[in-house]
Amino acid sequence: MNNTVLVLGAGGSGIHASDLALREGKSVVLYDGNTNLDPEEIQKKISGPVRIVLGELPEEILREAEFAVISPGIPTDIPLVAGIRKAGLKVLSEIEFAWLFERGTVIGITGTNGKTTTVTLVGDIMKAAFGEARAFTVGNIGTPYTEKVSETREGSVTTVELSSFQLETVDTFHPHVSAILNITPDHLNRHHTMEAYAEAKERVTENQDADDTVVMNWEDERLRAFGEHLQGPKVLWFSGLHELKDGYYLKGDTLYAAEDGVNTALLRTDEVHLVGRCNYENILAAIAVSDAMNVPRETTLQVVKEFRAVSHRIEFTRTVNGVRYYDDSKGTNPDAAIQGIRAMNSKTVLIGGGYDKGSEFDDWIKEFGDKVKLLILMGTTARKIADTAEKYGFTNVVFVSSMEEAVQKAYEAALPGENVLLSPACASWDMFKSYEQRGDIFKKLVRELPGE
Ligand code: UMA
Repeated sequence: MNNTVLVLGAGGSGIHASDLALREGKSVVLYDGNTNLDPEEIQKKISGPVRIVLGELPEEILREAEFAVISPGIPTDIPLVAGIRKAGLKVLSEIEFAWLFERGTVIGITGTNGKTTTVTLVGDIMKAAFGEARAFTVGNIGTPYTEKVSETREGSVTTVELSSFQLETVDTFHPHVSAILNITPDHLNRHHTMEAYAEAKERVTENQDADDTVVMNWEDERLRAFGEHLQGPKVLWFSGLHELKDGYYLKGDTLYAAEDGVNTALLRTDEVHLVGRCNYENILAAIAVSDAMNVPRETTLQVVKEFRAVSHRIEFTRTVNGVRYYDDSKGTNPDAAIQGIRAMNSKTVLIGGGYDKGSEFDDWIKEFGDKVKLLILMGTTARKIADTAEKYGFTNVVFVSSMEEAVQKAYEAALPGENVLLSPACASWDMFKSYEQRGDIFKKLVRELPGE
C-alpha cells in the first residue's frame, strides 16, 4: 500500500494537512502551482521533511500516492485535478482529511453570508459550555481544521466554518449539528451555476441522520424546499421576518423561540451589541445550534449578550471631522455588501470593486437609493460595476488605482454627518492577499487622516 499523501496547495490548509499526515506516519509530497514560492520557506513551516514540488506535477508521484488532499483555493475542475482522479487517486478536501482524525463532536456552519459572525458566536458559546480547552473554532474562518483536529477528544466540540469550496470535496464528513444560514449567488466563476454552488453548501447535511440536527433559514425559499424533502436530520428553522410556530424568530425588538406552539421570549435587540436584521438572524441561528447541542439557555444567552462584532464586518473605525468611517471589507459579494449599505443611517461615500467572481451587481446598486452619494471604484470589476450603475442612472463614480487614493477621495468628498463605507461587494484577491489585509490597510489609512 502506498504510504504517501499528495497535498495540493502550500497555503495554511496545505501546511497543516502536511503536518497532520506526517504525524500519522505518512510521507508527504506538497505541491503548489506557484513557481515563485521558496521551497525552503515552505519547509520551515512544517514539522518534518516533505518533498516540495512547484509548477508541474511529475506523473510518477501519482503512482506513489495513496490519495490527494486539496486546498480550498484550488478549483476542482482544472486539468491537474482531473489528472489526479484519472490516476485513480481520491481527492479529499482538507476538511474531509481532518475529519478522519476527529474524536469529538462537530458543528458545521455554512451559508453565503453571516458565517464568520455565527461561527465566532457559536464557538464562544461552546467555550463557555464545554470549557476553553475542549472547544475549537476552525475552518474557513482562518485556522485550518487540520491544525486542531489532533487536539480533539471525546467530549470536545469543534465548530467548523465551511465554504462551498471546502464542501465540494467532502465524503464522510458528518457534523452532529449543521447550519445553512442562506444561499445567495457567490463564487459563480468557480462553481459556474447557482445550482452547483447551492448543492455544495447542502452537502453539509449529506451524512447526517436522525440523531443529528440542521439549522436553516426559513426565509430562503430554496432552503425551505430543501428542508421539506430532507431525509434524516431534524430541521430547526429561524426567521428574521416571520413569526414561526416551531422555530426561532425576530418579532418587533424581541427574539423568540417557539416549540409546539409555546413561545418563549429570549432577548431584546437592545440587550446585544450587534445591529441589523442579518445579525439578529445570525444570533437566532447560533441559539438554535446551541439548543441542539443541549447547552443550557442561560449560558447561551449570557454569551450572546457579551458578544461584539467581528473585524471587517461593518466595523466602525473612526470619526474624522464629523465623518464616520466603516470597514466592511468582509462584504465580498453583493449580498453581503447590501447589508453594509442598510446599516448606514445617513449619506454615504462607498468604496467598492475588486476581484471578479462573476457576480452581478444590479441588486447592490438598486440598494443605493438616496443614500450613496459617491461610488469610488477599484480593481478588476470597476468597469463592470460602473456600467451597471449607469444602467440605473447612478453616474457619480470615480475610478482609483489604490486604497490610498480611495481613502483620499472619500476624505475630500464626505461632509460632516456623513459616512465613508468600504464595502467592496467583491473579493480582494486582485489587489490584496485577503479581505483582512484590504480592511487593515483601509483602517490604517483612516487612522492617519488629518482631523479630529
Ligand atoms: N494554488 C495552486 N493552484 C491553483 C490555485 C491555488 O497551486 O490553481 C495554490 C496557491 O499558489 C497557494 C495555495 O494554493 O499557495 C493557497 O491555497 P488556498 O487558497 O486554499 O489558501 P489557504 O491558505 O489554505 O486558505 C484556505 C481558505 N482560502 C480559500 O478558500 C481561497 C481560507 O479562506 C481559509 O481560512 C483557510 O483555508 C483555512 O481553512 C479564506 C477565503 O477567502 C478566508 N475564503 C473564501 C471566502 O470566505 O469567500 C472561500
